[in-house]
Amino acid sequence: MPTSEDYKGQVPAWCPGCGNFNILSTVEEALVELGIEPREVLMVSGIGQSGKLPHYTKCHTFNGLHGRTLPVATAAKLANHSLHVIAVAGDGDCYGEGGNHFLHAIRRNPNITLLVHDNQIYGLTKGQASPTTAQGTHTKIQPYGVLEEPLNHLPCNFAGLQFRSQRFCRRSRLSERAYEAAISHKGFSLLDILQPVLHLTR
Ligand SMILES: Cc1ncc(C[n+]2csc(CCOP(=O)(O)OP(=O)(O)O)c2C)c(N)n1
Ligand SMILES: [Mg+2]
Repeated sequence: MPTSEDYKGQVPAWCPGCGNFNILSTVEEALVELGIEPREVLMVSGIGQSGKLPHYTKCHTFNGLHGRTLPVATAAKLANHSLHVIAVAGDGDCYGEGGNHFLHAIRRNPNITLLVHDNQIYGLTKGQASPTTAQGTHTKIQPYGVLEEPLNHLPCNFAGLQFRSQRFCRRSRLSERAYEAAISHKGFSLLDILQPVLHLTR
């Protein structure tokens, strides 16, 4: 049986207190609980603070382009059905630049788990608004506030999406259960993980 120690990869380079730490621990704990070994898992990510998560594990990893997490994950699953494929994306990666891939993943229903680190901002590139940023939020490039309404709760409400769960990035048995259910689901499953919002201006 694997232990969480077996999953530990590089030392995370996130800022202290970042919600990403809890997402990392929870996904590792869920995999351990399910008895899945790191060598049975492929973690695919794009670019972003969220995109670093696979490096902090001992799973197989593929770090691709921003917004292209889902096509890579889908192709890998098609090539090797025995892998547990976990796609790790940011809100910008998944609902912005990769929004088209998200829609088609819902339609195609591949057997992969999508973990969205929903911090409601483009974190890595220093805080521009993303599709889930609240209306009126001031950022460096939205000095008058974001004009549009956010996708907000919508990521979890797309028609055709068979498995969706929205959680806060707090460590709890309930969250771990949701991760376990998403990983065990036979088909496309979305876990949208809300993180505390830290805006860099104002
Ligand atoms: C094709 C492409 N477009 C844009 C960028 C610049 N870029 C890198 S990360 C990023 C935003 C990341 O935001 P998000 O996906 O929400 O991840 P976070 O850092 O917040 O976890 C952007 C715009 C890029 N690297 N490649
Ligand atoms: Mg983000």
